[in-house]
Amino acid sequence: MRRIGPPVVKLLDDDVESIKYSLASHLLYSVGKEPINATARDWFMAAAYAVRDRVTERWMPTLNRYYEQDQKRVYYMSMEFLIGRTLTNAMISLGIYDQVKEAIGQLGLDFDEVVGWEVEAALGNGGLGRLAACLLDSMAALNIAGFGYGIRYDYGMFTQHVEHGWQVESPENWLRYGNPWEFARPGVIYPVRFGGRVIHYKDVMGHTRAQWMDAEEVMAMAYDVPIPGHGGRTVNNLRLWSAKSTREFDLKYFNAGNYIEAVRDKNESETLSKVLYPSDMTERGKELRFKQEYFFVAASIQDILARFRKSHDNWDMLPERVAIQLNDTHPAMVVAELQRVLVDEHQLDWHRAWSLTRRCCAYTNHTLMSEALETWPVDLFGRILPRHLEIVYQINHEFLQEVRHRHPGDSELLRRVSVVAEGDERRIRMAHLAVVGSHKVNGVAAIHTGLMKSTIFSDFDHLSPGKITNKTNGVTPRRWLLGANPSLAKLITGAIGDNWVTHLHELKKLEPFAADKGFRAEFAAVKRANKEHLTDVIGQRLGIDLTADSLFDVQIKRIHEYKRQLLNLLHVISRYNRIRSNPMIDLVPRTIIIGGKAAPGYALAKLIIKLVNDVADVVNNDPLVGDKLKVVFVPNYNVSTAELVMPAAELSEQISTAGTEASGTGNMKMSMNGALTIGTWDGANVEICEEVGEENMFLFGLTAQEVARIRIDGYDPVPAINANECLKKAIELISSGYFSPDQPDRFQGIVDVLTHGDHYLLTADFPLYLAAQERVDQLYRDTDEWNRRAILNVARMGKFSSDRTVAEYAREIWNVKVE
Ligand code: 26W
Repeated sequence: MRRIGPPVVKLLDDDVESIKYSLASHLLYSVGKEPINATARDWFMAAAYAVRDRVTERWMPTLNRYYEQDQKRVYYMSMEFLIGRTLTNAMISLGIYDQVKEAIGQLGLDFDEVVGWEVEAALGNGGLGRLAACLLDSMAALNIAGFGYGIRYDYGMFTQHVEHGWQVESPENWLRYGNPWEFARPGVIYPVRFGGRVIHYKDVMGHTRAQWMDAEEVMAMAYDVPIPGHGGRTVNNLRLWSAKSTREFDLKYFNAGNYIEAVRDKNESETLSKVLYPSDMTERGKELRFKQEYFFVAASIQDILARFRKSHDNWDMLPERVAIQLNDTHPAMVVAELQRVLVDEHQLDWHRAWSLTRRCCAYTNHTLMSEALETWPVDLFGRILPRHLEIVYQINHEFLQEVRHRHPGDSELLRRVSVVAEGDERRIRMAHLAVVGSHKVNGVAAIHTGLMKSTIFSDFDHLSPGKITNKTNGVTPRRWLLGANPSLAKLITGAIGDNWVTHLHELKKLEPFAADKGFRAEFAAVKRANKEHLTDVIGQRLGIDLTADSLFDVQIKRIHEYKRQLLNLLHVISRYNRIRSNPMIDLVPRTIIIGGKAAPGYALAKLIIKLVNDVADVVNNDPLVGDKLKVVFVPNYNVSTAELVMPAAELSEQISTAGTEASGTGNMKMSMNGALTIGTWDGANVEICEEVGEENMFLFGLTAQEVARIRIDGYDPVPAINANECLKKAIELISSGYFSPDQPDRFQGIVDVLTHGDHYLLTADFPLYLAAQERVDQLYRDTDEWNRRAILNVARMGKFSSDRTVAEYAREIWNVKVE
C-alpha cells in the first residue's frame, strides 16, 4: 500500500563531513570493502550510492506529491535514452557538487579518476536518444510529472574501436559491475504476449467480442532510474523494462524433466531486452526489433493504466490524466495496444475507446528520410500480433471511410494516406498509424515541420489542419554547459549571475560583454584551456600531437552520407593539396576533429571512417605540412566524449544536405559552448541563424527547395567536378590510391557515389563550402573579432534550452501547467 504523509526518513545532511561519512559507510556496507583494499572503482560506487541516497529521498516525495495532487502524468515513450554518466550530473542537480568533490578529495582520492570509472548509460544511437534524455532533464527541472518508459538493454550502444583505420564494434556489457542508479522492481512485472490466434464470439449482451488466445508469454520486469531535476525539488522516474521468462514456463519444463531445454528456452525469451539495435535508420523487417517495440509498449500501457485505475474509475478521465508522447514511430504500437486493452479487456465501446486513445497520444517525427520510416510486412505483423493487426485494419477502415466521405471519388488519396501500403508485399505504415492515432504530430525544427507538411504528411495536413505543429529541439544547459564546461559556466555566472542555468534566455545579458575587451580575453583563455585539455587527452589516448594554436574544427555525430563527413574530407584534402603545392603558404593552422559511429551494416559509412583515418595518417605524417593541418578521428564518440570535445570546439561543422537533417542538436551544444557554425540551411541551423545573426555564422550552400528542384531535374556531378579544379584534384587523389597505397582501389566505392549521381549533392555544394571555409580563415586571423562573435553565439542561445522545448510541449500538446 502506498503510504501517504511525510517521509519517515529525515533528509541526509549535505555538508562535507556527512558526505564523507556516507562515502565511508557505503564503501563498507554496500561495496564490502575498506579503504585499505578499495580501488578507485569501489570508491566510485560508494560515491554513487552516497549521491543516490540524496536523490532517492527527494524522489519518493515527488511521486507521492503527484499521487496526492492527482497530477496529469506525461509518459515519454522511447526505445532509446542516451543518458551518459550520472554522478556529476546528479551532484549538480542537487547542489552538492562542491561538497562531494571536497569530501572525495579529503579522503585522499583523485576526484576525476573516481568519476571517470562510471560506465555511461548508452541506451541510444544518437540524436533521438539524446533528445529523450535532455527532455527528461527538463521535465524534472520544470517540475512536470514526466515519466520515461523504455527498455533496459543488457547491451547498449556498441563500443567502437579503430583497428588499422577501420571501425570494429565490440559489445558493451555496461551492467557488468552493477548499475548503482537503478532500482530493480521484481514486484512490478507484467505479462507480454506474442503469437497465438484470435477468436470472435458474441457475449451475453449480444456484442461481438474478440479473444486473443494460445499466445506465448514473456514477462516485463521494471527497473527504475531516478531523474533528478535541477534544484532537487523534483526527482522523476525513468522506468526501463527487462524481459524475464515466465514462471509457468519454468514449471512446464521442470515437470517434463527437461531442465537443459528449459534453461535454453528461458534464455531465448530473455533475448528481447538483450541488445539495442545499433542502426539509426534501417531495421527493415527484423522480427526481434518488432517484438522489442511491442514488448515495451505492452508493459508500459499496463503500468500506465494500473496507475490511472488506482485513483479513477471513470475511463473518460483518461486524457485528462494521461499524456503519451511517442518518440518517433518505434512505440507507435501504443495506438493499437491502448485501443485493444480498452475494447477487449475493459469492454469499452470502440468509438469511445478510440476517442480516448487519440486524445492521449501524440507523435514526434524525427526524420523525413524514406529509408528510416518504419513499415512492417502484414504477414509478420499478423503472425506476432494477430489481434493488433485486426485492430489496425479496423482503425484504417474507419479512417478511410471518413476520408472517402469528405473526398468522394479520390481513390488516389485513399491509397496515399492508408495505414496499409499495398504492393507486392502489403506493409503497415507505422507513421500513418501514429498520425491517425494522435491528436498532435510534431516535427523537431521549423524547416523540418514545414517539410513534413509539404512532403510526407501533406495529405494529413490538409485533412487535419493544425494537427501538425513544430517543437524545435533543445538541449539541457545543465549537462551541456554547466556540467561539461565549468570554466565557461563560471565566467558567465561571474558576469550575469547564475539564473541562466534554469532560464537560458538570461544569457542575453552577456551581449554587452562581447564588446568588452577584458571579457573577450577571459573568454579566449577559457576556450584555450579547454582546447589544451582536449589536446592532452588526445595526446595520451591516441598519441597524436596537436597544438592548441590551431583552429579546432569539429564534426561529431553519427556517420551518414547525408551528414556529409565526406564534404568535410574534401575540404581537408584540398587544403592539403594547397599546402603541398606551396609549403610556404601562410594558412591558418587547422585541426580537423571527426568522431562518430557507423551502423555495423552500413559499409559505406565504415569506409568513410577508414578514409578519415587514412587521410589522417598521410596528412599528420607529411613533413611538408607540419602544424598547418592535423586530422584526428576520435574513436568511440559517445556522451562522455561529447562533453570533452564540445567545450573545445571553435568551428562547428553542420553541413548536411539541406532538407535532410531534421534538427540536429550538436549544433546547439557547440554554439552554446562558444563555437561558430559552418553549416547549411538545414534543421535547427536555420533557427540558430535567426537568433545569433547570419553575420555570426558561416552559412552556405543550396537551400532545401533548390535541392528538391535539382533532384527532380536529375543531377549529374561530372560537370560540377570538371568545373572546380580543387574538387577534381581532391577526388582524383582519393581515386589514385594516394591515401591507400597498400590497396589503391580501396575507396572506389566513395569515388563512385561522388561521381555517379551524388545523391547528397556534395559536388554541388563544394565550391560554396570552400568559400565559406575561406571566410572562416579570414575571420580567425582577427582573433578578437572571432571571440566577439563567439560570445554573441553564447549570448543568443537562450531559445535552444530543452526547458523551452518542454514548456511548449506542455502547453500545446500535453495540456499540463508549467510553473
Ligand atoms: C529504424 C531505426 C531508427 C532509429 C532511429 C530509425 C530512425 C531513427 C531516428 C529517426 C534517427 C534520429 O536520431 N534522428 C535524429 O533526431 C534528432 C532529435 O530530434 C534530430 O536532432 C536529428 O536531426 C535526427 O537525425
